[in-house]
Amino acid sequence: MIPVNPDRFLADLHQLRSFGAAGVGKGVIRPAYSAPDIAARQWLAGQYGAAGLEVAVDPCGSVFGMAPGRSLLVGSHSDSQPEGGWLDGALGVICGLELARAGAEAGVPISAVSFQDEEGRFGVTTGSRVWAGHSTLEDADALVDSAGVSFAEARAAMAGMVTGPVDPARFTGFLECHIEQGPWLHEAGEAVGVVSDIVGIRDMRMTFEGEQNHAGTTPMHRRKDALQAMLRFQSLIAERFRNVVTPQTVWTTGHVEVHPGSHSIVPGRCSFSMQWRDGDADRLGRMEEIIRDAAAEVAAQMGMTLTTSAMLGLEPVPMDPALRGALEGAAEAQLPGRWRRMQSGALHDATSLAKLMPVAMLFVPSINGISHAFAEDTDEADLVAGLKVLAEAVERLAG
Ligand code: HGY
Ligand code: MN
Ligand code: MN
Repeated sequence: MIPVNPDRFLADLHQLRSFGAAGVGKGVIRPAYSAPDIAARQWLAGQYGAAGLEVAVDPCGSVFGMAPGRSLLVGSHSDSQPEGGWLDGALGVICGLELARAGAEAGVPISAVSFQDEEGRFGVTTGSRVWAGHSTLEDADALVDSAGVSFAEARAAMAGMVTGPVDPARFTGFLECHIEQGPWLHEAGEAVGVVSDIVGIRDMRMTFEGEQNHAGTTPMHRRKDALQAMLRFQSLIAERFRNVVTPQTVWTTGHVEVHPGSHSIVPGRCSFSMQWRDGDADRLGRMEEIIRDAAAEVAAQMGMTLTTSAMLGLEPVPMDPALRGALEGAAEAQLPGRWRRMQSGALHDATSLAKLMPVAMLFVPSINGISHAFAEDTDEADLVAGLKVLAEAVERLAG
């Protein structure tokens, strides 16, 4: 077995948590290119160097610790949501660090990575999407966050760390350990999940423009209230999705901007995020049609203009059978009866990399299924169990 060191692994996880610690539970605030994110990446690069790995930082700010020659890549992302948990992404990054370090000690070449902006401050898994060639750096540079900051402006804060492009041909495959971010393993009392496939995603911004007016003197039947247009749109798509979606399909409006946002003004503009996910690419397409048709109908009915941003997306991806088999064999050997094969409803960097190389993922339970929130947590025994299954799977693949 690759001699992973659970105490060192846990100590590094808590050290990473200290970068952007929110002071609420174990929560973190470490969005891409924020000072805590950059400091965490500098610390990680130092850890990779101390482990004897070749350190590289690509133009997006993804940090690699590379073994000599070709090797398996193990990692995830260390940026967080605007309000994030201490384990989302961080678990996989520290698993990668610990495995690369223990691998070097055991003569098993393993490389490690922390991708940048997986949490999509600017897009959808931006750093790994650019690295895997789903998007050019130029296209990514034009993306803006909800405050209007461009990807180009934000990544300039890491320019001093960038060593240059990292060649994906150096890696034979990618393994990512991640918290489930859902309730199923925790509720079943199971220890790990081996991912079968990752759902696909579509994401865009939509804006209704009506007429800003006085909240007291504008009769209800004469308003062009952009917020009311958005609400009517939401109920229309929920109704029309009924015959299209399954219980696993999800759709979310997580960010809404109502302009000008005053108690006494009928909103003239409502801009909002529209994101949907499913394991079937055709269903994602049918949902897109419903979304676009419903928005156009509401705009016409209510005398509004409608604008939509470019749509970002990634297709559903199956995990590589050989890598997944190694994870399943290790899980059965170490945790018989306490693991399951399961779909990932969350998106991960593994989705981006599936275009380039074999990928597979391992889940550990999320307490009460909570994630993308300060309350996100996992029992440390489960974290260590996941590390050990990953280590045995790597060894099986190296064998
Ligand atoms: O949204 C996701 O699925 C990922 O956690 N960024
Ligand atoms: Mn994640
Ligand atoms: Mn996340």
